[in-house]
Amino acid sequence: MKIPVELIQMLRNSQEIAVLTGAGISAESGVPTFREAQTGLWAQYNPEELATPQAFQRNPALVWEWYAWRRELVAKAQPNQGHLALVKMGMYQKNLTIVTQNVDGLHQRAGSQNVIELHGNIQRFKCATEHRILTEWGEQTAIPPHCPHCHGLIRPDVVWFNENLPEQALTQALQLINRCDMLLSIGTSALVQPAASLPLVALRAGATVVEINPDTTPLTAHAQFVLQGKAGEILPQLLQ
Ligand code: BV8
Repeated sequence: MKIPVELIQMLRNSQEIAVLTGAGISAESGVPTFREAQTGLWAQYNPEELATPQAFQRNPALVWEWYAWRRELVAKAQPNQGHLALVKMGMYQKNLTIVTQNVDGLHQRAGSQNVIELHGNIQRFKCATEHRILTEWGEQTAIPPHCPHCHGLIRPDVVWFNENLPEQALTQALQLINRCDMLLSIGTSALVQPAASLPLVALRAGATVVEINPDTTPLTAHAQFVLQGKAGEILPQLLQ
């Protein structure tokens, strides 16, 4: 993929870069995206049905087990060339903030400093009743443990479908989106709201939007630059 020289110049001269990432940036680390069929036991389930409060209410053990499987997979995954290129870009572009939809923590593990987690983090837990963040509780169990304070069930500290996003994260993301002059949308199908609207808000605020994705998405027609390919292959080329 040839990177337009004009884009390299714009990246170098930009005052503030916002980066919106989705599951695609972790694909080359071996973390399945939401659009890919899940493997093994989980192939029979649709993530959008499991990542809901209703699923957890109906079958807490199943949802807890799904997250345990994903946590283990994420723990074994390593940041890839895409994550690492964003770390380097953040070194020479002092105002670069990543707004991620991912819950895998791979941007932070790669070394990125400014990361806004719109949908929480799979390695963090909270009480399902009082939403109190919990750092430890009894032994690791196959079924959701109970909160030591209120005895409610413990759940992953992630945002499920039909749950509100963390207010502070969304507010910070919107402030960034309205002041950035460049937005890179990387590895997202641009389908899940309200994250999917952020690049369009940036466009309306006058930012240049760049999409990096092997496939087309609802954002493709609106982006000023469309770099069709894998994040791990394209992002290092932006560091020229
Ligand atoms: C909310 C955490 C208010 C959990 C996730 C307006 C219109 C329509 C619907 C709605 C709307 N507003 C709200 C909704 C409902 C819903 C929604 O958007 N539904 C969709 C399905 C239509 N949104 C919500 O519920 C949100 N809450 O709005 O609150 C509210 C309150 C009450 C009632 C109603 C509304 C909460 C959404 C957050 C859900 N939680 N994750 C967990 O992880 O378990 S979402 C989860 O799925 C991810 O975090 C991510 O956001 C999303 C998957 O999207 P992507 O990241 O884009 O991944 P995907 O697999 O889809 O695509 C991967 C892309 O990568 C592909 O394009 C592929 O081509 C590309 N790719 C592949 N390989 C590579 C690559 N790219 C680069 N390099 C590669 N190598």
